[in-house]
Amino acid sequence: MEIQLWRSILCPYELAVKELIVKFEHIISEHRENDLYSPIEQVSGRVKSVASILEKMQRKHIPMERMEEEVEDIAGIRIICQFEEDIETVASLIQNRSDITIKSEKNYLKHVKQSGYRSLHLIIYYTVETLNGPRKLQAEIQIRTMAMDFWATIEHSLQYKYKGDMPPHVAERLTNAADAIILLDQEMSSVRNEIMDAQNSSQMQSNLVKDI
Ligand code: 0O2
Repeated sequence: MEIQLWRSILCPYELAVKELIVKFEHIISEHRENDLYSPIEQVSGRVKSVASILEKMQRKHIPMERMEEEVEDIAGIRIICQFEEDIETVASLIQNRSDITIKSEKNYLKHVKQSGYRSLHLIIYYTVETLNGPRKLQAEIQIRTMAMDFWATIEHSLQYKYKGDMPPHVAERLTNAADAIILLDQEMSSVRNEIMDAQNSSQMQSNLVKDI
């Protein structure tokens, strides 16, 4: 397919990613303005590369005419939280929005992937306005803690390096690291209230300074 055609297919997804990032970043600032702890720490997003779309279509035998329906993560948003408890809070925030409809959920917190991967994935519908009118698109929102993200980033790089043929000693180290991440998240949750109090009071102080 021509580059120009790919550009026109992916253009509305670029808009969706940009808009969603702005909206989630606004949730962070609204919390901070109101001296509230934000369940969202950080947001990022990307449009899937053409090579990655083609690889997925080939692997899952998806015909071109079904691409936009079946490749659900052309637009991808990643939301990072401090604590595991925040993940459900963020999912509820998303569920209650009028501009987002949840199509499905993949809960890799309850059903940890064999690799050790943990995260909550929501497939959503989101409408963007284009020159040709409104377009209802799908996007994947991945919600995970900072610790889960650390693990997933390293594991993703290693998967890329070894191209699906990871040496057993490396895979074993990653499994051990995944267990350590579960413990770390549990430990951090147990001190969550203290950390949240500290953050609220430092946020209030910086807002006070801004007001002076
Ligand atoms: P990209 O474009 O590099 O971000 P698939 O896993 O793609 O065969 P499915 O069911 O659509 O099929 O995907 P899933 O499992 O819901 O989510 C896919 C995305 O989740 C991946 O994107 C990763 O970002 C993340 N993910 C899923 N499993 C793992 C894992 O074991 N390790 C890591 N590090 N990340 C994982 P892609 O495919 O990498 O696409």
